[in-house]
Amino acid sequence: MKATLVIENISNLITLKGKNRPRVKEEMREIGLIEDGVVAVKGDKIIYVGKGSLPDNIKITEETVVIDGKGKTVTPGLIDSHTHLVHGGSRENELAMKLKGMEYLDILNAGGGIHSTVKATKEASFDDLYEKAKKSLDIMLSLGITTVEAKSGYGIDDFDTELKQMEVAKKLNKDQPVDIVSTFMAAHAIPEQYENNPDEFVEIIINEMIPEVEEKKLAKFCDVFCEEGVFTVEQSKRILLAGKEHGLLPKIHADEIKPLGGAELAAEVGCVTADHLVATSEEGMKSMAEEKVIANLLPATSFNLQTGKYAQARKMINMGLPVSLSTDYNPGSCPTENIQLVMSFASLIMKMTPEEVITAVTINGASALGIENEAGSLEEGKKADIVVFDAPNLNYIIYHFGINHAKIVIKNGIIV
Ligand code: IZC
Ligand code: ZN
Repeated sequence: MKATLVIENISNLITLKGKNRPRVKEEMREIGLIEDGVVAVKGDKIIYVGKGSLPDNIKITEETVVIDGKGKTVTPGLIDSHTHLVHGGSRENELAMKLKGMEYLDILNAGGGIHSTVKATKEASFDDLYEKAKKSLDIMLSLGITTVEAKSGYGIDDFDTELKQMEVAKKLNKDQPVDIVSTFMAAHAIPEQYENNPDEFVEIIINEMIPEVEEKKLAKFCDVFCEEGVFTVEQSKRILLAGKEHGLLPKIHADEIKPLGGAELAAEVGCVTADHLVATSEEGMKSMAEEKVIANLLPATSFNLQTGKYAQARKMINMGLPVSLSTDYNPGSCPTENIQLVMSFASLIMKMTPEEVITAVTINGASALGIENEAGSLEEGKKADIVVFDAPNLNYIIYHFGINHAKIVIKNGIIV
């Protein structure tokens, strides 16, 4: 067999080889490290992962791209399983309010926050949204992200804007290298006109929007912002169950700011992930562990909200919750695409080990998007999504924080 691309002499090859399912407890520290590793690719698939030299049946020809991995750390492509990628405008105007002590929910309830991005996203053309999101995807790719989740949620009751966001994600998925997994999230804020009757908006999401999203095949997941003053546990439940009936897998923004019981609900309705979990109770964690709901943690958001409160990652891992990590890239609570910074925060602030961190942004991130059979580890038959870090080992990537260590990013077998 002729290889199209080979990375040889890899000082630290992190394969994450193992079961194609979210890893828990000590499994999160078993990263399948190979020193002096080699990876061979044919087309868009991995055909060999091992130690030393290639076996005789895999040939390097004149056409093979050969990369020297000496002094480098090689990992699967990183997976960012929670972003609000497609949106109009930005919210740097909130910085001054934040510095004066105004909190995220205060800004939202005063008609700013998500509502100001809804306005900007409505006003933006398809092309504006496309170009802006494309720019972010280029940054993400340069940082080693090869798959990203993208939520709607800046149209809310304006369904055309919701559809526009998802259509932009769909076109970008076709046009550029990063794989995009789409999530429908009209349940992101209560629109002004439904302030006194939010259940009416819930009915519209359930009866009008969800069936059309299914019919147009515009999303794989359905998500809800379950939070004080946003959607209640009861409303969230109805929306997520309706989504499920229409083939949309449930995800939830749970206990980001107030401990409403979103984690318990995630376990009850069988969410694939519950995200944020900063204020989650021990009961909530226990029920998530029992139902194997993935805890998708977003420490850069905690950092940016300036509350000093972070999800209890250590406790969650010890309790057996599978943990993934994401940027939460959005214009309000987390305006950064930098997943490597998230990885450093997860370790430096939430005390996750570097091994747990890399597991959280590869195989567990893939599981958070239901793509664990195709991506998330370096194994024969999987997609050739690979990052070559200019770093001698994994610890170095986490420790030397705030910069981009990715030197070469390979997506579907091609250097991008
Ligand atoms: O635009 O503020 N938390 N949704 C829930 C967000 C943050 C995004 C935003
Ligand atoms: Zn979010």
